[in-house]
Amino acid sequence: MRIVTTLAVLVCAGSAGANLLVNGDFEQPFSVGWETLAVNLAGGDTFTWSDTLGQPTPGYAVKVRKYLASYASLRQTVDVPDANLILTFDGRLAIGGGSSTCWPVAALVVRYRDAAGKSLGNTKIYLHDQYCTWVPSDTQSLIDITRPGVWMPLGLNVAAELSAHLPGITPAEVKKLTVELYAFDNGT
Ligand SMILES: [Ca+2]
Repeated sequence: MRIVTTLAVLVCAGSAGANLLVNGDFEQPFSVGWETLAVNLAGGDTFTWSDTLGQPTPGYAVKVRKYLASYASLRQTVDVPDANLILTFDGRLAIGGGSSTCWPVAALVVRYRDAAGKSLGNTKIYLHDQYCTWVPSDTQSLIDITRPGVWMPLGLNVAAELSAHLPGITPAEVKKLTVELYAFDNGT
């Protein structure tokens, strides 16, 4: 049960068009702008910064990998002026193995937060495993990526996403956004 999540270029643009993320293109080592977090109940984690990950654009990208439980995360939280945000990135999601007691998920998670940083809900752009028990709710939206192991352009219109899939979140309360590369495994 292993997971690989990779990401090349990540842009979170507000209505003014400026990129709100620091080092979203990963042309500097991910220690610039990004935080790593791993919980290893079993197995290990790797965070890789490389220009040879097969990314569609020249330059550097990152790879987050977790083997067995529980997760490895590369994340950044930024202040946002409002929910009129467009998130675009190249991503490649891959998982391996999977059983009812040990299932992996690779995801790009967007967490919506209020001004104090409290989580209001999230959107998970993810590669589904057949055993995965995640379910959508009025504060959690799941977007299933059905092409494993392939680099592809991905994106999220935050205002449209909140309106269409997250009725439990008041858009005006969203003042911070966490963007997270998330490699998860529920079991050992
Ligand atoms: Ca790059």
